[in-house]
Amino acid sequence: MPSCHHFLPRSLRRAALLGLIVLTAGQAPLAVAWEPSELTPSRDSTPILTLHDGAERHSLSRADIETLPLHEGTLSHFEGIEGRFAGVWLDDLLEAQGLDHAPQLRFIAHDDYTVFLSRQDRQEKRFLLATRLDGEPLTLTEFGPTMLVVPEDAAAVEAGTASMTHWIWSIRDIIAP
Ligand SMILES: Nc1nc2c(c(=O)[nH]1)N[C@H]1C(S)=C(S)[C@@H](COP(=O)(O)O)O[C@H]1N2
Ligand SMILES: [Mo]
Repeated sequence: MPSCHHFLPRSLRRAALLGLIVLTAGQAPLAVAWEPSELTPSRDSTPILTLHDGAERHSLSRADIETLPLHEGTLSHFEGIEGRFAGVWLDDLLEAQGLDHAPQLRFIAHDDYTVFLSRQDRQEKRFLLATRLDGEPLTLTEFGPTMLVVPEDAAAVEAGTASMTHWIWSIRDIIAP
C-alpha cells in the first residue's frame, strides 16, 4: 500500500506546518494582549490637547486624559518606536466629553497633518489615544504628546495590508464641528 498520497514531500509539509505554528504563535498574543494598565495616572496638568466642541474649546492635560481607564499593549509603530504603549480608548474620552455621537471628528497634528474620523470608523475599530511608551509620557520627539493607534490593526499595518492614515501622531487638536 502506498505510504503517502500527499502532494508535498514530508520535509516540505513539516516546514509548512512549522511556519503555520510560528505565524499563529506570533499573532495570537497581539490580538488579545491589550489589557487594563497598572500605570499610575499622570498628575501633569499642563495642557497638551485642545478639544473643539462647536464654538467651545477645552484644553486637556495628561492628568485630564488619564482620569479615564488606561489600557496597554505591545506595539511596533511604523515611525520606528516600539514597546508597551498605553493610553485611553478614544470612545471613553469622547463619551466623557459628551462627544460620543459626533458623526465626524477632525484631528490636526503639530505638523499640520489632518485626518477625519467618522462615527462609523469608530464603530468598526477601537482607537486608542496613546499617552505613554514603556510607562513614560510620549513626547513630541516620540510622536507624542498623544497618538492614535488601532491595536486590532497593528499586525496588518506592520504587514502592509491595512491603511495607517488614521494613525495620526503628535495630535494638537480634536474638532467636533
Ligand atoms: N502627525 C502625522 N501623522 C501621520 C502622518 C503625518 O504626516 N503626520 N501621516 C499619516 C499617513 S498618511 C501615513 S501612511 C502614516 C505614515 O506616514 P509617513 O509615511 O509620512 O511616515 O502616518 C499617518 N500619520
Ligand atoms: Mo499615507
